[in-house]
Amino acid sequence: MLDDDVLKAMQEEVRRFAREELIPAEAEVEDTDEIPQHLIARIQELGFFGLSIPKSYGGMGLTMYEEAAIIMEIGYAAPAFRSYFGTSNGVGTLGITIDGTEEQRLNFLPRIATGEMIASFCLTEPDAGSDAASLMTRAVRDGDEYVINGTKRFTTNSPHAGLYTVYARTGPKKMRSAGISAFLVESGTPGLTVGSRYAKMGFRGAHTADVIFEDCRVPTSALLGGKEGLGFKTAMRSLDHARLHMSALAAGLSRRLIDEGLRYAMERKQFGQSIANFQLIQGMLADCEAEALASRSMVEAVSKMKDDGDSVTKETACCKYFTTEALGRIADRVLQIHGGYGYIKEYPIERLYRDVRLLRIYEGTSQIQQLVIAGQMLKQAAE
Ligand code: COS
Repeated sequence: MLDDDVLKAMQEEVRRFAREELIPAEAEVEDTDEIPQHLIARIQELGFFGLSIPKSYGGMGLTMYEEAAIIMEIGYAAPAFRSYFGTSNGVGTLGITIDGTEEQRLNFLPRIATGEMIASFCLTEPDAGSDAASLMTRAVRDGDEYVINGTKRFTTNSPHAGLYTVYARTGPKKMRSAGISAFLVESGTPGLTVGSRYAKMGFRGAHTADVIFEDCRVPTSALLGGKEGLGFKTAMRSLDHARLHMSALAAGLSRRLIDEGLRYAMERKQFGQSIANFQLIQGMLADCEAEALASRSMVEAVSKMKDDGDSVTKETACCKYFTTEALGRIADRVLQIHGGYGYIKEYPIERLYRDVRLLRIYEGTSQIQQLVIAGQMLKQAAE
C-alpha cells in the first residue's frame, strides 16, 4: 500500500496529465480516430499499463483503492485514452494475475506492464453477449496442442494486441460454464486474424474488432492456469475487478461533465443574466453533484472492501450499475443545460454524451448488473 502522501502526489500528477496533455488532444483524437504516438509514449512512461500488475512482475502493484483513485483522475479526459491501457490492466490481463501459472505470469506480465505488449479479452461472440456461458468457440486437444475455432466479437484493442485472452469451450455444451477454459494466444499465431475496426457511436481513438480463429493451434502451455474448465470463473473474477475500475472511470467522467455544465451555465447569459442564477438550472447542477458524490463514495467504499479481501461481487455490480446509470443522467442534464449548443460539435458535451453511452453496456449491461445484484441477495438470504 502506498503512503497517503505518495498517492496524493500521484493523483496530482495524473490530474495535471489529464488536464494539460490529454484534454487538449481530444479534438484531434475525435478527428483522426487515433491516439497520438507521443501520448501513448507518455502513458507508458507514467506506468499506466501496469497499474494492477503486481510489482514482482514489473507493474505498479496498486491496491484497488489506489487504482480507482488514479482512474478517477484519468477519467476526467475523454475515455478513449483510458481504453488504450484499460484492457492491459483489466480483463485482458487480470486472468493471468489471478489464475495464471507462474510460468505464464513471468512470460507475459512484465511485457504487458511496460506497454510493450497490449492484452485484450476475447469473451463475447456474435451469439453470446450477456449469456457468456453459451459461447461456442471450441478448443479441441490434439496431442500437445489445442486447436481453436470460433469468432469473438467487439474485442477492445484487438487491432493493437500482442496477447489475446481467449475463452473457449473444451467441454460439451451441456456443461455450460464448467466446460469453458481460457487460453493465452499471441498475435501472429497462424489461424488468428483480426477483422476490420467497427465504426462506433463514440469512443473515437479506441479500436474494437472481431477476432477470428480458424484451426488456430496453440501449445497446451497456453491453457490459462494449466487446467481445463476454470475459464468462466476466471472471466467472472476478472470482471469483478474490471467493473469496479469502470465505476471509477464513470465517477471521473461525471466530474468532468459537471465542470463542463458549470462552466457553460456561468458563461451563458439569457434574460439579462447568467443562466447559473436560475433555480431550474441549479436544480440540474445539484442533482449532478449529488450523484457524482454518491458514485465516488461507492467506488471508494467498495474498493476498500475488495482490498480487505471481502467478496464484492454484489457490491461491484451495484457500483457499475449506479455509477454508469448516474453518468448517463449527468450527461443528459449537462447537455440540457447547454441547450442547442449541446447538440452541435462546438462544445465537448456533444462528444462526451456519445462516449458515456457505452459504459451502461460494456463489461456487463445495467440489466446484467441487476441480475447479479439480485442473484447475490437471494443467495445470501438463503444461506
Ligand atoms: N466470481 C467467481 N465465480 C463466479 C462469479 C464471480 N463473480 N460469478 C459466477 N461465478 C461462478 C458461479 O459461482 C458458478 O459456479 P458453480 O457452477 O461452481 O456454482 C459459475 O460461475 C456459473 O455462474 P452462474 O450460474 O451465475 O452463471 P450464468 O450463466 O447464470 O451467468 C452472468 C452469469 C449472467 C452474470 C454472466 O454470464 C455475465 O456476467 N454475463 C455478462 C458478460 C459480460 O459482462 N460481458 C461483457 C464482456 S466484457 S466487454
